[in-house]
Amino acid sequence: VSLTETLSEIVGKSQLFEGDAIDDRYRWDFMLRFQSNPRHVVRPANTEEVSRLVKAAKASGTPITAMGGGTGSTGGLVVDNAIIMSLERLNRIHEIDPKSMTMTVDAGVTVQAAQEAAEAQGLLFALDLGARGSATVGGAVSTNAGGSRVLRWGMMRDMVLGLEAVLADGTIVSAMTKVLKDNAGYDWKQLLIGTEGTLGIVTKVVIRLRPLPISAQTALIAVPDLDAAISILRSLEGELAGRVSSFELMWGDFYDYVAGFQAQRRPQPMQGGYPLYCLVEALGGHPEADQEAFEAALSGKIEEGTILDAVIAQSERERQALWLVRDDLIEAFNELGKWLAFDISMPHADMASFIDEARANIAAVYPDARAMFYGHIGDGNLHLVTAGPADDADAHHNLDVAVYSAVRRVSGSISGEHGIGLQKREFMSWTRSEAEIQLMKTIKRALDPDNILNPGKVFELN
Ligand code: LAC
Ligand code: ZN
Repeated sequence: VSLTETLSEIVGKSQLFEGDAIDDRYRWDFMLRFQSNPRHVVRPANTEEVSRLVKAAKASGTPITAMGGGTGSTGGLVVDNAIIMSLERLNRIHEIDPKSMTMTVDAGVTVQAAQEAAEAQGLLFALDLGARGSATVGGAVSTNAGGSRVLRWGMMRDMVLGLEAVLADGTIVSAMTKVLKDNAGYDWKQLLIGTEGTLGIVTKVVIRLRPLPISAQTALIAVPDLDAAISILRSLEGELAGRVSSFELMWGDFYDYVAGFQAQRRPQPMQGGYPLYCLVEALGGHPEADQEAFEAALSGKIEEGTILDAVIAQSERERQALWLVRDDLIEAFNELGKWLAFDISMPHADMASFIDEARANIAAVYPDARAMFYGHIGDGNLHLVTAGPADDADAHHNLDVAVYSAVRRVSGSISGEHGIGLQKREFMSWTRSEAEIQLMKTIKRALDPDNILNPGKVFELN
C-alpha cells in the first residue's frame, strides 16, 4: 500500500490533501523567507490518529511536521516533501477545574479561546501574545512561547502542569497531571517543551491557571534613556509588590513610525519625538487602591524627571488603545517592504552597549537600512525589525551577522522567544557551546533515531 492510502485510511479521505488540493496556509512561512513544499497534509481528529500517522510516517521514512496556528516566525513549519500534520481539529477544551486552578485542553485550541474559557470561570491563562487569535496552545508549548506577561507569570513552560505527547515511534506518553510539584524522576514534559516539534508532538495540555485580576493599570510613559526605563521597572516592581505584569519598551524611531502609521486610523496616544516609550501594566485585585498606588508611583518619577510624559488609561477602551500601539504591528511593518524580525535576549546590564554595537554593525553593511528596536524589556528580550535597502538571501545573512555578532559579544541568546527553526540554525554555535549542541543531538538521536519529527529544525543532525 502507498503512503497516501495508509494516511487516508487513518484520517479519512476528506482529511488528507495532496498536490493542488493543499491550501496555501499549509505551505506558509510567516516571514516568507523559505519555500515550503508539503507532499501530504493530514488533519487528525484525535491523539490515536496522531500516533498512527507518526507510525506510518516512520514506516515509510517520510518526515512529519506538526502544525498549530502557523504564527511562528523562524521557518519551523517549512518542509520539503514531508507530511504536514495540522492539529486544528484537536480543538476541545476538556475541563476547567477551579479548585485545582487548571484547565485541560487539546493542542489545537487557540490561545485566545483558552484565555476566554478561563476568564469565563474567573480564572487567568496568563500567556498573552499578539498572535493570540491564531496561535495554538500546542504551538505555544512546542515553541515555549513568551509574550508580554513573562515578567510576572513566566513563559509557557512555567504554565504546563500536564502533557500528553506522541513520540517519534508513535508511543503516546501521557502525564495529564494537575500537580504543581512533581519530582518523581526526570521531568520529561520540560524536555519536550520548546523543542519545536523535533522530539515529540504535543496533543493535550494541563495548564496552570491564576486568579483573574480584577484591576488593570496601564500607562504609556516616555523616558529619556534605557537606564531610566530599567530603573523605573525595578522601582515599580518593588513599589507595586509584584503586580507589574508587562513592561514593554519601544524606542523613539519605532514609536514614531508605528504610531504614525496607525494615526491614519486612530489618534496617537502620545506625541512622538521622545527618546523611548514604555508600556507598563500592573494587574491586581483592588481597583481603587491599585490605581492610586500606580499613579502615586508614576507621579514620583514624573517629579524626579525620570518620566518625561505619561498617559494613564482611564478605561478599558483606553487601555486597549494603548496596547494597539504595541500589538498592531504587522501592517505597519509590511509598509516597510520586506522586513526581518529578531528576538534576541541578554542581561539588562549589557543592553545599551549591545544596541549601540548592533546599530553600528547594521549601518556598516547597509547605511540606509532601518533598524527599530522594541521588546519585552522586563525580560531582557529585545525585538528588532530591520528593512531595506537590500532584500535577498545575502542581505538577510549580512543583517543576521550584524546583529548576532553583537549578541555573541554579550553572551546573549539569538532567540529569546521565537526559537531557531530553519532561520537561525547556522548561528546556533554563536549562542550555544559545542558541548551543548552535542547534548541536544544526543537527545534527538535517542528519541528520534530515524530523524522523522520535523527534521532539520534547530540543527542539522549530521
Ligand atoms: C512580539 C512578537 C514579534 O513581541 O514576539 O511582537
Ligand atoms: Zn515578542
